[in-house]
Amino acid sequence: MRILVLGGDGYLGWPTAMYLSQRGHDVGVVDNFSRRLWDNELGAESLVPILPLQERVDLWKELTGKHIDVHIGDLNDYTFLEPIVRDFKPEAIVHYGEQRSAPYSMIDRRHAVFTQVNNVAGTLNVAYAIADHVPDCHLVKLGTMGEYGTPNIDIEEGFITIEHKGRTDTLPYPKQPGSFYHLSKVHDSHNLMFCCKIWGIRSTDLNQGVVYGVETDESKLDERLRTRFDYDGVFGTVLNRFLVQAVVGTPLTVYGKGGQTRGFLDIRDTLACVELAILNPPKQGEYRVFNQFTEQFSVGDLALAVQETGKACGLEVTIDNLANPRVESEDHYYNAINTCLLGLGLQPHYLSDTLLESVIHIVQQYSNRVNPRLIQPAVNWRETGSK
Ligand code: NAD
Ligand code: USQ
Repeated sequence: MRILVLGGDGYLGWPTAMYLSQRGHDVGVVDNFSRRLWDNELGAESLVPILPLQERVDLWKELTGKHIDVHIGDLNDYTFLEPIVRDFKPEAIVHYGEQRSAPYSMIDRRHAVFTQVNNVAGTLNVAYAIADHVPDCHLVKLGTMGEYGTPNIDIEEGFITIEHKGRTDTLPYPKQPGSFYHLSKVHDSHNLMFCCKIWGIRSTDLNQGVVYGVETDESKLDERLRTRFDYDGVFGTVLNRFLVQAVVGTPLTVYGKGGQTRGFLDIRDTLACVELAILNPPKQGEYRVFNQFTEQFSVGDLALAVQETGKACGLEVTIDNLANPRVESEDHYYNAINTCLLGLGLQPHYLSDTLLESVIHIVQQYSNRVNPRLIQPAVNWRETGSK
């Protein structure tokens, strides 16, 4: 299939582009390198050194003989996006190209506004380009489990059937997101559901949990193909951060009581889920939602797992319960349904000591690149950042 990967220079976009290319799809990537710019803004850097995108693509061709198209530009610029969609004629578009950090969106008013404009307007442009030029194209849009928040009932996959005053309807599942970033994903979902209804295009929201890990089958071909790996207090996600903290010997930064429970998945499963969604498209006009995670853990449990594996690797790992910089429940019910992707054949890589050990070994390889200044959380939800 002809597949465009938006955000193809990012943590998930680059491995996805390689994965789909390796499976014989004709792949094009789009990115404006804003992620690299936000690193500069924060004085941060990926732990794993990353080559410029064009060099990665050349190396991929040299090693596999497979070509990946590269388009550099902003999804918010319709004069850039429209001709790409018109000329490449994708049968599927995988949309990763957004500002994806909750803390970044909570820095101050400017970052909140930027996040919502970048994400919501960019996605709307993608929907218009599809409707105008490739109405059969399937949009596979990365959403987030964080759209739902932590309700005191089971989390269904996108929709819930409600009985109210004797009548019944199936409605979008209530959304209680926990940051301006997570809210941008909710706004995207509403827009896409509406676009499917009015234009008859088709879209899958992959409401993904927190991703961990770095190595994929494709990056094993050559270390220079490895994707970025963030550990800083703004873009680093929790398990990846804990693994870096364990290696450099700083206490694991559990926010608050650590009872926050989320869905998690291995980076290799992200790639498999995306391909499963592409190969099993919805009907024209259908908007559907898959919950994309394989296991649920509390942050405190993850810290204990890292401590345990660290011990087996000869690391002394301590745990700190920091005052929580976020506003979120630290002790709550959490049970999310994730049967759609399993039903399509997903074979999960569950979290194991072996996986944790293998990431620890990769982190150890680059441990001289860790900047201790970046480890502590730097953004407080309770402050507007304007003072
Ligand atoms: P990332 O920041 O590493 O990659 C996103 C890429 O999109 C970057 O390369 C960035 O330069 C590009 N981009 C952003 N705005 C753009 C624009 N306007 N025009 C063109 N390119 C743009 O993020 P990631 O971790 O790879 O996440 C990818 C997607 O998956 C995001 O939408 C995120 O919300 C979602 N997601 C990620 C995780 C996770 O744990 N990493 C979990 C759930 C959902
Ligand atoms: N946390 C800690 N210590 C840390 C970092 C985080 O206790 O050092 C806690 C947070 O308070 C939160 C949980 O761990 O309760 C998850 O935080 P995170 O930074 O790993 O993940 P989050 O902010 O939710 O965002 C990440 C991705 C985002 C994606 C989301 C999926 O950056 O793009 O949408 O995971 S989900 O969590 O399901 O919404």
